[in-house]
Amino acid sequence: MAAKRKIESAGQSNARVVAAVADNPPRAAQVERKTRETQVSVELRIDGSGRSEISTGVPFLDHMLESFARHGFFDLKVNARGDVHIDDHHTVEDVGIVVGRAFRQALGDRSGIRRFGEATVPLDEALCTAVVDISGRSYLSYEVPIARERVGNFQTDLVHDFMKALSDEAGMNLHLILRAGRNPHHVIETVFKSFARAMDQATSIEPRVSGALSTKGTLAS
Ligand SMILES: [Mn+2]
Repeated sequence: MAAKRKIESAGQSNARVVAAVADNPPRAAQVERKTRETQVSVELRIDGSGRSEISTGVPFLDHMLESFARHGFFDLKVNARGDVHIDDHHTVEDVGIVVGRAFRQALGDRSGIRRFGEATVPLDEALCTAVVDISGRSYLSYEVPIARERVGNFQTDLVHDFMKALSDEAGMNLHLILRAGRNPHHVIETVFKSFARAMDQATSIEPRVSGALSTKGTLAS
């Protein structure tokens, strides 16, 4: 009987989530940013299905952003043209800025969201934990030592710059902790997948929350 009640109430709460998402305008954003170094446009839908169209001029970043969209169930379009003939750095960092800004815009006043999210994801020998708090305050803790400097042409250290730019712009606390890993491709992929799953959780609507999940009464920064 207790079990049945639990299932029924889970069903009701799912129905409320579906209704809440359906009643409100889509949590989505479209952001463009142009500098002398890069031109980036991002379209994000938080309550998506994991579809993506990514073209940044940095193929490894495309691969990671596709994985991020897929595992976070975000619909994500990213188009970037940057001075990659000099270095990938500007493009990777600026894509992080614009994706972060898209999350900030799409989340609006952040009312009703779960706010916290945590996920640990393996890929063969690699294992990464991501913990997020979409609090309005920016903080990055990046504990992801990668022994090799490059994966193909991609500089592994740029992942740090990407996550810093994204967390700053989104107004969120992000901890990334690598627990195991040898192959840098695997390591970076677990970083993006764990981040995606933690973001999916933290951005999802919690029916028991009315307003912002904060004793301060607001999560808007
Ligand atoms: Mn891969």
